[in-house]
Amino acid sequence: MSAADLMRSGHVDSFARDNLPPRESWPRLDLAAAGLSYPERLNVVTEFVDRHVAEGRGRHDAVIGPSETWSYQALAETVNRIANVLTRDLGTVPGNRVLLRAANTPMMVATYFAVLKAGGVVVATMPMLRAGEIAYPIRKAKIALALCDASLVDELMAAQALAPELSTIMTWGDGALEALMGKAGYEVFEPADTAQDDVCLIAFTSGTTGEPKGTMHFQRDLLAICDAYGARVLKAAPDDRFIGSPPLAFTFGLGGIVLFPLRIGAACVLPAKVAPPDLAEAIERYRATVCFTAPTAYRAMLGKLGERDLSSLRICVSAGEALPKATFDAWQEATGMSLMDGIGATEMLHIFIGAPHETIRPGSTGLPVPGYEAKIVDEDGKEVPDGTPGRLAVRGPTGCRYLADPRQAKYILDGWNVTGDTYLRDSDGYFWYQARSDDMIISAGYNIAGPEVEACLLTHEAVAECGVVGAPCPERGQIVKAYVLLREGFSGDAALAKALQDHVKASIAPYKYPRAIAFVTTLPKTSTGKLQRFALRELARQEASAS
Ligand code: 3UK
Repeated sequence: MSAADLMRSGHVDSFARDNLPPRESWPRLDLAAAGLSYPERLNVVTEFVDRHVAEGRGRHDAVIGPSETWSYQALAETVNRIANVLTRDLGTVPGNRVLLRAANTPMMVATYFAVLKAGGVVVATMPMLRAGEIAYPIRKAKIALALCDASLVDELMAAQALAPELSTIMTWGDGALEALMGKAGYEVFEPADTAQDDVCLIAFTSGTTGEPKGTMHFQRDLLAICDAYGARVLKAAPDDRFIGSPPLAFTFGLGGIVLFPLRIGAACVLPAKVAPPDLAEAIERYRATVCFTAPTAYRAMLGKLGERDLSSLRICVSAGEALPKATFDAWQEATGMSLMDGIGATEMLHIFIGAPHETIRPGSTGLPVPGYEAKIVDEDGKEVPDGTPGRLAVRGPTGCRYLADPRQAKYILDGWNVTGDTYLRDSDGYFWYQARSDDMIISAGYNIAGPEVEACLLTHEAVAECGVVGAPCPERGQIVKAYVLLREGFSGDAALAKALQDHVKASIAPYKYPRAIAFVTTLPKTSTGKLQRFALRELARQEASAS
């Protein structure tokens, strides 16, 4: 296929389109096969915001923050005012990338939609990123303008010194953006006439190894995740109130906290703090009904159930990392609710395997989201029989398109997205997570999935969190080594190490037991909250060479 297959772009600045991967290295994207169709000209803000006002839902809550609640009408007007500032005062034209830096706040949501409405391309950054980490996307995506919460501007200014591409920083919270937003006539804004396949979002991966990759997503992709996963698996309703912890710069948070609710006219709750104890408190305070967070946060909230009333919750989605069956069971026992596991990826925009409540199988990630297909392949890309672990390959309406990155060729195999995860499919079609493919431990010829050992350790009362990796060993190649963070009241001594080893041997195949156990007080995490197994592997390597 040639560039002519792309629809007529609404972009004036063609950077994003010019830097899409060559068409032959795209995944297959088949909307018709997924049962989805969108108009050729599409600006998604019409769907997420303005349509609700036009259809009479303008007074319904859209965004609920710590000190303000915006109806759809109020959100629409705020978005219009910012979009006017972008185009009339800051010179933004369709296709320009705009960097956003803020915590999950109502203004973050409004600036996000304002950039989209003006036809811009959003590059959102995590609040905790430091100057060097912010400079990278600025340079890679050639970003000239940033909108930033004034309380987070220092690090952005330090990034600007490293990335001279960034010429303008506009802040809010200090009155700068607000002063421009107040201008007469700014309350209405005509959406930019973008094509459904114009890029509107470049999401950078957290870069567990190597440099972060910019994943490019189209206008229509933002709707596709809502109309596939949202409508067919999640099945929330307009009176739901969504809440969660992932930052909006992480597409897990973008979809789960903002896009899914706004697609159906529901409300999103954005509390000031979302660490697990605060999240539990906010769920109670706002009577939130749908929660998106990581397995670790559900485990941490389990400890708060005595103090907090979480009975408003009716849908709890877990993603980002494997959900151990022990966590599923403990949550169900304590709340009566089934956690909905789902695997997503920045490259795929959101969740592509999961199961609706009725068909959940504890311990399994679930079934391909209707509209997506998934299979397990071997090293050569050949499908393996059910029950055999192999590489997960998926395709559907969304997929991987890296911004100018040779690693595109590694992620795509014959039009399928290869996520880097080892999975197996059972004879009923359910997908069972084994490990990140590069996290498989090979010890004395056995293939051992670190997460399986972690899941087992987590069923022991002493274990709060853990990470299991391969440590170099002259005899066995690698041995299984567990880094364990204990619950309060337990002490990490030889007797407990032995008890944990025995626990594993008694629960799963004994050759998987951790021959080495180290008790730690923290575990290394990425900015999206994932365990950094490569950092533990490096630690294990150092410890092995020191001993
Ligand atoms: C891992 C899981 C087992 C897996 C994400 C939901 O996590 C997201 O995106 P990332 O790009 O990471 C992708 C990788 O994370 N993973 C995610 N979910 C699960 N492993 N079980 C799971 N349920 O290795 C995957 O390849 O940071 C998750 C929605 C949007 C996202 N971007």
